[in-house]
Amino acid sequence: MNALTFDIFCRVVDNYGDAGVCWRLARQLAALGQTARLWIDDLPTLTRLAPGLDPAADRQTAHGVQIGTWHVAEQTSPPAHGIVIEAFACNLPARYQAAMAAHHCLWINLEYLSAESWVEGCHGLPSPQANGVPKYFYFPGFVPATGGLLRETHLLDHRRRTQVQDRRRRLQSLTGLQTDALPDDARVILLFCYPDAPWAGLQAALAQQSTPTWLLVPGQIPAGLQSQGALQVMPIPFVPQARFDELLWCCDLNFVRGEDSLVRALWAGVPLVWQIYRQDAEAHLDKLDAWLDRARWPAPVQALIRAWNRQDAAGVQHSLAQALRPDGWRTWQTRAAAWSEELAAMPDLARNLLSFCQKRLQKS
Ligand code: TRH
Repeated sequence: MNALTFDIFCRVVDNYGDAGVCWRLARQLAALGQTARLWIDDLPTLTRLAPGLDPAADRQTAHGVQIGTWHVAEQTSPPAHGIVIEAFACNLPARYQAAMAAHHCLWINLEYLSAESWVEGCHGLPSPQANGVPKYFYFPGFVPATGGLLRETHLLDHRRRTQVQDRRRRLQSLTGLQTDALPDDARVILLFCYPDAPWAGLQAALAQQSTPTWLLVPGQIPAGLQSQGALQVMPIPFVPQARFDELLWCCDLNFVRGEDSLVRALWAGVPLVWQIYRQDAEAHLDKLDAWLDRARWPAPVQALIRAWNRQDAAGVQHSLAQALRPDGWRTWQTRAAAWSEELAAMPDLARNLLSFCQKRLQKS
């Protein structure tokens, strides 16, 4: 089938995840030989993830993706037989949406990632529209009945080839840290979390370890978090998204958050702690439980992740200390590696999406 044109619409609600997921999807569709256009309402946020971009340009091309501002999209016509991806129910520009039927577009509502089981029943369902444009729900997920997870071709091979290379050199080139001082037996941990994370429990547990820890903190260090005992807190710069995996691959344990960094930490194949994005009425805690059921982490790790997401510093201190004991640590490492491989055995989201759209277009 000929290359398709994908118009991806992204509004940045908060943080980096909206732009991060859309940018990654656009890059992957372009790498699969498709025409990918990303329309975004917050170019400065995207520029943080892709520092080569011009935050003031209305239109530009990078990594094979045509990037345009929302303002330009409002004046743009949909491509004939194009695929329009409305990310996270962001509401398309009215004029563009009104023109979609005449251009025979296919409309995809790309949803947030969730491990909840109802997602399997809703993925791929049609959503009839008054203007007659065929629209479908598309859910990322952790099981084959969903749209899958974003994963670049050969990502795990790339990771394996990288992980055997000298860690000090990799870390230094990525972060500028003077890694000669990194002890041979040190544990390197990434801390990417929300400001309300109970970091005091993390600090207390790591300070008392017999193994030294380098805790890498991108961006703003939580006020009060500091080096203590066996723990060294190391501020690091925010790395471009295209190199974020390399940062995760330098670490023995990754604290991640939101959506995109969670998925990347899974592909790293090493232990991780996830801080889920908070929702009203604590709805995120049900989502977290659904994910923990699928994760099947060892008991201290399940307790740690629950405590991390409930602002329970004492619980974090206790369960992290348990999870880092030699036996517990080995079990955690084994499960992280195994789940990464299990998930990588499923087709990835961009390919799934492409074949989903090709089938729907052939039928129409
Ligand atoms: O920034 P986030 O908290 O984004 C969140 C979530 O996506 C959440 O689900 C969503 O509802 C909310 O936004 C609106 O976390 P996330 O998803 O991990 O996005 C962070 C992005 O930043 C990810 O693409 C990785 C990238 N990143 C870098 O490129 N370099 C870095 O140094 C770091 C720390 C992150």
